[in-house]
Amino acid sequence: MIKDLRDYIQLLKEQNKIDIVDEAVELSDISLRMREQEKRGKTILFRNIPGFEGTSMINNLFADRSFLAAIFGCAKESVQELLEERYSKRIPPVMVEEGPVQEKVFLGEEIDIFGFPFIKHAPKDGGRYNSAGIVIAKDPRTGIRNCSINRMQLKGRNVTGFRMSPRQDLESYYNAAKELGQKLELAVAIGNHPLDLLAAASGPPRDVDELELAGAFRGEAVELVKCKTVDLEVPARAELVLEGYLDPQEPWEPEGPFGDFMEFYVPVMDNPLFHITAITCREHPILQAIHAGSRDDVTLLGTPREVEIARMLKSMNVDVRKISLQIVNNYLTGAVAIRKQLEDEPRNVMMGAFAAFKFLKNFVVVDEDVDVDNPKEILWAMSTRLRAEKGILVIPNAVGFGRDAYGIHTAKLGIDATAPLGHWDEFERTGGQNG
Ligand SMILES: Cc1cc2nc3c(=O)[nH]c(=O)nc-3n(C[C@H](O)[C@H](O)[C@H](O)COP(=O)(O)O)c2cc1C
Ligand SMILES: [Mn+2]
Repeated sequence: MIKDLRDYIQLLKEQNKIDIVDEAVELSDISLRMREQEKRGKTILFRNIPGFEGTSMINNLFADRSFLAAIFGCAKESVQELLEERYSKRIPPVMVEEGPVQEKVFLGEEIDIFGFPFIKHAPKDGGRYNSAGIVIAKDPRTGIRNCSINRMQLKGRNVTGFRMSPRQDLESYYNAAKELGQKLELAVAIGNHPLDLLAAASGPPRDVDELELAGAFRGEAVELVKCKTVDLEVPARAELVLEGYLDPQEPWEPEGPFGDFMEFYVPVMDNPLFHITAITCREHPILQAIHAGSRDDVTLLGTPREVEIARMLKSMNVDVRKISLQIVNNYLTGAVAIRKQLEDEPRNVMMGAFAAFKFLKNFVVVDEDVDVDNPKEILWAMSTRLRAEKGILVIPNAVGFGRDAYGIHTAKLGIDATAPLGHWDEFERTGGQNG
């Protein structure tokens, strides 16, 4: 098993899945180059960014599921099942004395986040952003650790805006710290083992430490080192760490706009500030950026949520064949292929999926002969098997994606596009043109 981002880069080289750029690319041109690269479906590493000598920038770590398959050495069709198997086998991290992530330490006046090649992601963004950090925090009530990915807008040498969506675990930590009159310490690891990112993007129950989940995905314990200025631990083999805190007593300040995963610009809104108390890094760190709404983004967030939905449905004895939250690049619409056992089962399947992933908005249930990754196949199933008078479920007023002034995400739509039970012969496919 690979141990860090550098091992992953080596693996991608061996499999011809990465382009390494040694010619000079200006910081302001990187986002555009990344978008071109996303169309090619390969990772890209920029090693020569004028003004940021010695630091690299990587993008498109997960161009599709085959990149995860490369890590596990399995077929891409097997990734979902493999992660499902590993999900419950959590492995606690272990402490080590030292790690490459602390080869260099910047404190006090030496801290300058602008000195690192964080990019502007979309033309109308309010500034440069960190988009790919694993944010580590401890619950002020229980000490349980949480990992998430949160965008951070560079604002000053040692301060960033910090987007903490409502209804996520970190917000509950922040509110608890506020009640206790405490600051909330954070450590933000950048340039991570790809499976640590996958764990941070997962949504296990709140009492689960996502670093134990990272251990489960890796099949071995994550090594951690103690931070220099906060009471937290970070992956020893990450590339760079921002240590600091949110102060819940402090007023929020405007952050944004930012081109978000739905391909809209999130308008300027008030958000907390992240104060940086130390930057530690490797001698020549590799930063990472993720374009919101890219294949990279949907593979990273969609994959663990598919696994969580599969676990839920299997606990209901549904014969699940495959789940996809990667039909479009925003994981709000998904589909599952099942072997139906009861005529009305698809309704329970929809409810199970909506319960397992609260952002899920539209969910289509199809038979096992439909490819759930292919939007044409899903529309084919709706054209040929949906009985709208009984196959549509609308659940109003449920919790959905939080940023929603117009009520677009507060209702769930379930669609049963399965053939009538017991009439399989009449619905057998000819092997036509849709796939
Ligand atoms: C690239 C990327 C960027 C993200 N940006 C944010 C963000 O700015 N704010 C946020 O609250 N969640 C963001 N998320 C989603 C959370 O990281 C994700 O839902 C995570 O599982 C939340 O952690 P929790 O389950 O421990 O609450 C982002 C996810 C990805 C993959
Ligand atoms: Mn969590």
